[in-house]
Amino acid sequence: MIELPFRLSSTPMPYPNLPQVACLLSVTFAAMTFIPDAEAQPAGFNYDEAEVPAYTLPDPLVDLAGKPVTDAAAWQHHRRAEVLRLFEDHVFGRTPTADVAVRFELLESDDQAYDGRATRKQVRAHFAARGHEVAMDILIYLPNGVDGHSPLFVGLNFNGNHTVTHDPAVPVNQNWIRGGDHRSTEADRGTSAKRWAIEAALERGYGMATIYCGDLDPDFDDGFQNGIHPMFYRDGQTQPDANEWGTIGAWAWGLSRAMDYFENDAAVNHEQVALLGHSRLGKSSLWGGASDERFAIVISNNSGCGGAALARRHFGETVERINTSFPHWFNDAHQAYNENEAAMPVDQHMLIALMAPRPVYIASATIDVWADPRGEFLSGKHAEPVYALFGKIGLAVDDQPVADHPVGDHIGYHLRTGKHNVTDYDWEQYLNFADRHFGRK
Ligand code: GTR
Repeated sequence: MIELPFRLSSTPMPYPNLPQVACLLSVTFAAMTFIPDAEAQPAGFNYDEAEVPAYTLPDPLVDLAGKPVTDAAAWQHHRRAEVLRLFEDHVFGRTPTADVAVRFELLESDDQAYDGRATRKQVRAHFAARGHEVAMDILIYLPNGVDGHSPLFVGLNFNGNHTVTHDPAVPVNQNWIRGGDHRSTEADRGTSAKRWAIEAALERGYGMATIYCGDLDPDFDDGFQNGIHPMFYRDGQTQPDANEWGTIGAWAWGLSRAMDYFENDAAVNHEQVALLGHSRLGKSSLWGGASDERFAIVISNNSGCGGAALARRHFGETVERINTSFPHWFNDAHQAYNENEAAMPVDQHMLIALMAPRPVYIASATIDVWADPRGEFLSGKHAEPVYALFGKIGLAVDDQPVADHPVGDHIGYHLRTGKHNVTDYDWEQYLNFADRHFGRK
């Protein structure tokens, strides 16, 4: 058992009132044909490229004092912290300071998983603070028969670790789940297995790890009485302050604790951990990768609004809609930008830029118009100047590629034919991208 008691803190960083740092970034539009899909296209929102308003993006390379940021050191030691703080204060919320005891317990390990091709480990992270205890279970498969320690993909899942695999050794999660009577049963085993290319990853020498997001914070708006938030309340505090974290912040915090574990497991190459997430969990992988630079690659699968998609485009899901449907995902301060995106001191290209110089991958799907595929591509495009400071090439193309043509150097991108989902095709691109950046090919 590994014990890691440590103090988690966030240091307040003052910054001046926002100066006018916006610059006009020109965008070119390629005509795209979308196949109508009622489910993917709630009525009353804009799906017409011609109706995208003219917009001005904040420039990642002009600091809050109005000074240009002209080299990698200035980005890394000064501007990056400003941008991170802007996302904390205006979007995802600050992680409060608290003394949280963290203890990892190896629940079980078996080197005969997947017919002897993998070693399965189930590790429970115990968190305790201020009379609250929360447990987070990390399910890990590592390939057998490889020398040394394995690179790893890690991501949160929507419905419990038992849903990502048919492996009967993974217990049915007992926590609240979305849908039905909010309890999972044996019948749910493997129901998300198609979204997790565990065997393909193992085959290529990668481990795979996953955590149920609801272990950290159940995905409903309860005023933050459950999950990890109460561990962080000051005396008398009963919910996060307006600039403090919501659910996505809590999920990202959990991913960082998983990384603490990986750093202490010799079978994992903790310098080659790729963080991946789909949809709301793709927003969380971006925020997790922005706030924790130990993740070597960050992957956003169909993350859309609040994830990779530019908010100012007003295409598909809007800030107001997401703040209304899911008020608990972001901080309360984010509500100020409902139908008011232009006032945001950031847009999502700056979230992508926070990954620099690490490789980042953005994936869209043709029918997933709610997530604004073009807006997802453009946030990668407008993050390129930050990568350029490090001498890194981003997407390496000017225009959004046609469907099923992956592009990109340090910013990977593809538009998959099909729906809002994670498919074997997506995984194949992520494995190729990781191979390339981890020097495996
Ligand atoms: C939708 C939401 C999206 C996306 C998606 C998901 O309802 O509007 O932003 O996060 O849920 O996570 O599946």
